[in-house]
Amino acid sequence: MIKLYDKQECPFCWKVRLALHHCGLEYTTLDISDPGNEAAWKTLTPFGTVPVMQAGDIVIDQSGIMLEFLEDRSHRLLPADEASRVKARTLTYYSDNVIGRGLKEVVFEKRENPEDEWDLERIEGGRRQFEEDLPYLADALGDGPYFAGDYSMADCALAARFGIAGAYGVAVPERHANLRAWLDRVIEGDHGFRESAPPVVVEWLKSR
Ligand SMILES: N[C@@H](CCC(=O)N[C@@H](CS)C(=O)NCC(=O)O)C(=O)O
Repeated sequence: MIKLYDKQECPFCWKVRLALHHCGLEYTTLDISDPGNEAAWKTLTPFGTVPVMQAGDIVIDQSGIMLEFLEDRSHRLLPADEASRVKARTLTYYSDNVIGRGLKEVVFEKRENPEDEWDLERIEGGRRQFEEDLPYLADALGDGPYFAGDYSMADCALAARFGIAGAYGVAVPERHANLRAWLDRVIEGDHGFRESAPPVVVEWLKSR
């Protein structure tokens, strides 16, 4: 059984939970806010980050490598053709390294401070940055149902980011109708979105 050292709201962790669900692999999550899990997790990672995956003797402490490992085991996270595989990997990288930069400002500000002390400029700056990073994704998606043909690792990575965005009040603008439709498809489809979502997203889904 695969073990995932996890923090519910970490977008890298949620991306991997979504991928595990899609691959149909059995797994268990170990939240590192539990001191027992935290102690075990610390012995496994030189980076000091979550997620960390343990599959028998194999320990992986980078989420991108976890997705490649799950693809090797299941062949369900990348499309068959070469160009689409490159596209799925590139968009996963974009999700990890670009889409998060604006959202991080919003999430950290809202999570770490009482509402009456929120730095509204920081929140607005983060929201603007998120919006500026969307056209590349809207072009990449085009008219397709998913980012690289079939549902792939790119959809796992981006679903986690967009779910957290929604929960923290950052909406996808109406002009990106294809991104909004994709998000609905991911939430309502059989992709494990609700089952793997952190509590803050579960709350948001109730009011959506
Ligand atoms: N490159 C890492 C990044 C993971 C990462 O930055 N995780 C954050 C949580 S979202 C983390 O563990 N930060 C340190 C901490 O929370 O103590 C990966 O893809 O696995």
